[in-house]
Amino acid sequence: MAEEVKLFGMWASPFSRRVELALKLKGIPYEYIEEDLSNKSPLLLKYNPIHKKVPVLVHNEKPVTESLVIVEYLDETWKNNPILPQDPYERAKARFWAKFIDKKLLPTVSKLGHMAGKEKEEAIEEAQQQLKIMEDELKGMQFFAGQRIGYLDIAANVLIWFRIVGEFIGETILTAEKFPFIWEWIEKLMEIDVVKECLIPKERYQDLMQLNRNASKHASN
Ligand SMILES: N[C@@H](CCC(=O)N[C@@H](CS)C(=O)NCC(=O)O)C(=O)O
Repeated sequence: MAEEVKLFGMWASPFSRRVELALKLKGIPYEYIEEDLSNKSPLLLKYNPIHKKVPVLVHNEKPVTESLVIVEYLDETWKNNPILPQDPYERAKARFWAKFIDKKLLPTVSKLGHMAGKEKEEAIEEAQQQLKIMEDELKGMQFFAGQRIGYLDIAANVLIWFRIVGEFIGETILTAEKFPFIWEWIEKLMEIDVVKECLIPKERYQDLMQLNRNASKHASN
């Protein structure tokens, strides 16, 4: 049976990029459907009624949601070019760190844009402590997965997005001086063709952040 694979995503979503990266690394043909998150399509609401978020993968009419769940589903369904480590202990560790990124690091970074003063300083301090943990994890490695890109590298691609956000809000949280291994890893990652195809366009993203900033200033006046 011919496989039908659709991805509902959004250009600025680092979570959508995770799934696209996994699809491309495995060479799975797919149809990409761009969602307007300010006017969600009936299909997105049908396929992800709980969270109503992108990404959603629809494989032969069956929806799978949550970026890391989708990456694991793809890896289990298409066995070529494995993404998760083959060894159960290494697999457990990769999942642990991916959860750390989503449950700890991302919430800290996401709130930075809306903070000011002491509160912001504390959040930056917290983000840097969390990044230091990731930096130590990467020490001496080419990629989080070892010699080549794998599950944790896909999960951690949000750090590329983080660098774009940091630059916009004028905070030098993730710099080459403070986090040389993460910096080097991002540079190396961005040389890989499939990663290049999945990068969030920096200028367009920063324009979007500027629009959001203007809109919230306007609303508070
Ligand atoms: N935990 C989710 C996060 C997905 C997510 O936050 N998606 C955002 C775009 S970056 C979204 O669809 N937001 C729409 C909304 O919150 O209404 C995943 O890993 O897939």
